[in-house]
Amino acid sequence: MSNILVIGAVGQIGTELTMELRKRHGGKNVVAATRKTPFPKELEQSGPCIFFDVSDKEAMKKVIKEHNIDTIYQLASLLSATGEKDPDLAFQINLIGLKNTLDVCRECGVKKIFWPSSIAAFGPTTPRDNTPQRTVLEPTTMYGVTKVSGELLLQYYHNKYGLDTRSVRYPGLISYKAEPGGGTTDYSVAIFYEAIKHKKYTCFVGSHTVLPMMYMPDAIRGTIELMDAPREKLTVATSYNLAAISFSAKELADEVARIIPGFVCDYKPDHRQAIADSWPKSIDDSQARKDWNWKHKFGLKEISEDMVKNLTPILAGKK
Ligand code: AKB
Repeated sequence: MSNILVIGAVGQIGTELTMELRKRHGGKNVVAATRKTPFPKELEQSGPCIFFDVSDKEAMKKVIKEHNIDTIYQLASLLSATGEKDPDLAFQINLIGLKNTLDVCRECGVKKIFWPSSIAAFGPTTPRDNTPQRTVLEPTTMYGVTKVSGELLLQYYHNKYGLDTRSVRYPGLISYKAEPGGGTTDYSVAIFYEAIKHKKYTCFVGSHTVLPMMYMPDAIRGTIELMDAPREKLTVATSYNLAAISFSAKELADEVARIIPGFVCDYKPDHRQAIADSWPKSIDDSQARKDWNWKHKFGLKEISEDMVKNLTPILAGKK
């Protein structure tokens, strides 16, 4: 049985990952840490919730000692579009926050840490189709810079200090439980909210924009499967490519219109188009499939139907 600390427990991934970890390990064994208060009810009622900032190493150490933590999920992050508005803050939270956590892991004897990388680690000089595991990493955003640097830090702390560091490069994530905040791939979630509420959506990337995407249940399961995999099976010490499906903004809009008749989407690309254009269209994740049996379950049809089914009652205030 592990004693787990989730840092960034109220973010897009943290919200769902914390609850899933509490189901598997018991509520009291999974500490949720966030700087977003008040804590959501579900989180507060199901286990310990703690306020701290990733810049506060002493607060982090105190929690680790008090709860005998052996495993950390360090998810605190600004996403790509928000990071471009405040690159200094993105650097502080994403990279210095990770460095602080890695140092505290060493000092307090924490054994294992998960940290999320992203397709944002790639850039315009990376091959865009079926992007390989090992390739050019020259991102154009500060978010991407922190992802590449963070991946290298994980590898360094693993090689030098024997810390069990694990990571995946998430594609765009689609979920109905937590609204995304400040990502370039957010249109793939916002489209469902607007389609259900108003039957129309103005998309901030062009109709032909293709990006790799994944449904959150696949992402959560994949993350836990990687953390549970025997260390000797893992051959990537930076971050594993992780993929499910790729589709264009228009293919997504067509699928939404099939489920919600009368839905109309138009396209007004803004500054986020350049970020989307610098990222891969599809990802080769064969190393993850080989090393720890990664397999996605949800395709575009299943994602869209599940999103509409679950989000409709939430937006109607019934859930
Ligand atoms: C973003 O769009 O910034 C994120 C990501 C792909 O990491 N969803």
